[in-house]
Amino acid sequence: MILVTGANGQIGSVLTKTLRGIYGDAQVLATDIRKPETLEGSFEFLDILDKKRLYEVISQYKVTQIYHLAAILSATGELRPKFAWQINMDGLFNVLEAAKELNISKIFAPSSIAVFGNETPRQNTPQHTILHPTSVYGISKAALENWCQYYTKKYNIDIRSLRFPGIISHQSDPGGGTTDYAVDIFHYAVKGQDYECFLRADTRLPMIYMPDAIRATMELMHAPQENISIRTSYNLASMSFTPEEIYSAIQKNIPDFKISYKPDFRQAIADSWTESIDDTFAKNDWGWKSEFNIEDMTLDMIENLKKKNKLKVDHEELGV
Ligand code: AKB
Repeated sequence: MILVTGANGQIGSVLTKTLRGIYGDAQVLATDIRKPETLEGSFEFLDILDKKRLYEVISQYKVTQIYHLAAILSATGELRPKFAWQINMDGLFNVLEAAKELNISKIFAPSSIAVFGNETPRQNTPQHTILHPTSVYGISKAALENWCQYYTKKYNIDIRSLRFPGIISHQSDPGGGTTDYAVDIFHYAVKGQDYECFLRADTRLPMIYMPDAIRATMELMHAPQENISIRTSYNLASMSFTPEEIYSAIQKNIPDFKISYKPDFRQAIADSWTESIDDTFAKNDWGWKSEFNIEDMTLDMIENLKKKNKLKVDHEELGV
């Protein structure tokens, strides 16, 4: 049985569906502190800080693998530093200790481009580089990477990780991240509303479209053990763009769309991250290759959000 923590989140909801498609509904248990909108497969309420409950669920469902996605993102982390540290670190420790004590053989625990900081090379950021993150979230992810490597080497648990760029998706919304603007902007554009961006027009950040992020996760998790040379977390690259560039890409399809800029505290977080990523290790070790560029992603996002909005309106008209 595979356990997913944070299964209701941006990545969790899409990944849970993918895992169920691969392994079957009966083999994937979704857990979260919030109930999913549509309850399709097995679900248990689980606060990742509740170690006793985590152990109970693992034993009850005979869990052998964990996809540990429950975490607080960068912007919320700056507003609630202690809380973010507690969820991101104690939550991770509960999972790692459970793996050690209850014979979990494999774990996926994502990291982020937030591990980079002002001293990190900004272009084509190498795999092995200076990690002096400035955000609480970034500090917690840098610690996660080292703890994952430690538990892999010391306790022989097969733990794998990716440094996710900002993830863009139509199926699920992010929450509390610095790269969330790149999802919000599509929702406004498709609804015919103007968008006020909380980052400067020229803030270039690494991003990835959800189908690529999910495929990267599955390719990493299915790669032979002997190919995995990075036990902290793999650099992962797809596309990089600025708010102005994504605005232009959307405007080509929705000509009336307007953007304005009002940078807030999230600008400092974004400025401390890097602009583009060197993912040679992911390419060489498990054959990573991204598929979506900014144009493909923009078309797909707009098409899917339009369908979603139409379905919502149809349901409202039918009163369902
Ligand atoms: C965030 O913005 O906090 C996340 C991330 C880059 O990890 N999307």
